[in-house]
Amino acid sequence: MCGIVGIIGKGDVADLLVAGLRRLEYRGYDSAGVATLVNGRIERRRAEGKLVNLEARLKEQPLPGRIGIGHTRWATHGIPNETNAHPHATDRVAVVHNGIIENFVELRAELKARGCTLESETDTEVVAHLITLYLKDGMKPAEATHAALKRLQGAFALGIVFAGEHDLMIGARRGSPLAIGYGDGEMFIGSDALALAPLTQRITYLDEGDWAVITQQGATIHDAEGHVVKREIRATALSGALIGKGGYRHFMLKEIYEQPQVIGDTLRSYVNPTSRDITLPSLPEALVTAPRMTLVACGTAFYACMVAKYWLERIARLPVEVDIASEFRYRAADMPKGGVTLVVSQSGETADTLAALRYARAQGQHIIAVVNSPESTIARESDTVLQTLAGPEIGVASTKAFTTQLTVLACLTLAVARARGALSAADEGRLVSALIEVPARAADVLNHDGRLRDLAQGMIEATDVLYLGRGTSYPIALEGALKLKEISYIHAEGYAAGEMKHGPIALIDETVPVIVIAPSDELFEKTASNIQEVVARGGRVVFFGDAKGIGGLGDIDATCIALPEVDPFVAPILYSIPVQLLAYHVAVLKGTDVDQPRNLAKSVTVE
Ligand code: HGA
Repeated sequence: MCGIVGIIGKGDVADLLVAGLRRLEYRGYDSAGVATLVNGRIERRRAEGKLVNLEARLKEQPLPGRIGIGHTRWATHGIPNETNAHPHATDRVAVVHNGIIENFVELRAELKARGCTLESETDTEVVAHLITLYLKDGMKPAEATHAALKRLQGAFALGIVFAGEHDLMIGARRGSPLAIGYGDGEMFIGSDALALAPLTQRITYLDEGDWAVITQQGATIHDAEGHVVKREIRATALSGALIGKGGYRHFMLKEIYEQPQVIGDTLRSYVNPTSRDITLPSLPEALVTAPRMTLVACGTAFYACMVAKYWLERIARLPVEVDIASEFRYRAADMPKGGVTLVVSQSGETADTLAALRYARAQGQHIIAVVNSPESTIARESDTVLQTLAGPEIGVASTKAFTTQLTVLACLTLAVARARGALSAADEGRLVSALIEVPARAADVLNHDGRLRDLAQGMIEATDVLYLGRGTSYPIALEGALKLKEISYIHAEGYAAGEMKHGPIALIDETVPVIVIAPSDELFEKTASNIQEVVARGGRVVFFGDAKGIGGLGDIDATCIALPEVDPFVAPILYSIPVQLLAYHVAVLKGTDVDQPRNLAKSVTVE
């Protein structure tokens, strides 16, 4: 969330800043802004809403300047208007910020008492004023910044420029990520290496607490205490090419359709095609002996962990605890000696997940990360990295990242089961074969797109939708409800089908569509009974199952989508696809902004 970029360039930088922000817009689109130095003075252009609004503003009022910073905002403090848009500035300092300054109320009071006038409602603005006060006290920019950083509580990545200083930019990091890019007589900062990929491949990731004094010739990095430290310069593998929609109307639809391909790519990196063995890059010894595994994530990735809990407990006979990162990190749970913690995050930058990882590490756990970004902070801080080969996911609502996370977790389950002696060779062979079939079956599922679009038509008037499932279909019900909420803004709830009679059944009438996810598995009959309970109360059932299950339902009033018959092990991967498509079509019919839904952002780098 919130993307920041900064450049000390050879020519005017405003266009390059905007190009960098374009690549960071997945982090937030409440407002955008840039600041440069024009004849030594700080000049800003800012605009509410998406980056196109800032581009239009810059067209009307171009901004020269060879040094500058830019920001795309996901608001935490203060409504998304132009006054609250970054950069925030005084006449001496301009600042862009990703994170939350938690003691901003005290700092604002102190600054006001010292005569400062704050124009925005943000937490960020205090940073600009604090540095300015220290400058007025006679400190040099680096010293003033260090003094200000020490006063801040909370999380931040900051980019700072100073009036009159054409060859000085300061970047700082605590909690939120920040990369420094090295050019040829030019220097850059960015929230991630992707933003800088067209400008440079040479990147340093700041460590926790670091701050860097950057000039055209390079960067001097300091740790939190102010000591000069060396940080590795790495070559990033990220490409500078912009990703297009490839003829699809939305990125989300393109990404849904990419699933057969990217699930296949991910499988190929973990399954040996000849021996059909699962080969993880390194299976930590700890997993063989671990008394328990803890799975932690947020949002859709959390639902992937929920599916994995069912798999690991049943197939690998490994006790699993699963939790939401924002809860787990503050629970102060004792973790068993020799335990393993697995975190899942598409971006690898999710703030709560990263904090949970650090907590688990402090408890002596072996850390495994499932990430889509191998250069992310979570990947860098983990002992074992299992990458999803989803490729860049641009649509804010996660689709292919989720199914590739499930794919990796399925491979991990089989590897752990084998290593713990919990799986016979015959069963392993059967489950690996089922996994290998998934890309082809996923392509079959996509053939239902037209049917799902018709179904969506009947849902656009709904104000509430229920999703039900049992076993591994329960997390898919939760994911289906989340997808619908995220992009169509219809209230939806996912429920364990057996739990429905303990509450949500009261909601059921003919206006509430009930989506039931029920592949033919050992729980099918139980879910079928729950369907009868819904129908008996006049509910409108939409059934996602296979031909056998549809036959088993008998003569009931339900709309049925017949998905391929597959081994129940892989059903959650395949049944994710129709719930994605259904949410997509409802959103398109409702005319919402499918790829950039309101209030959301792709990479959640604040608490
Ligand atoms: N707190 C700042 C920055 C928000 C942010 O980093 N979001 O991800 C603001 O509200 O502007």
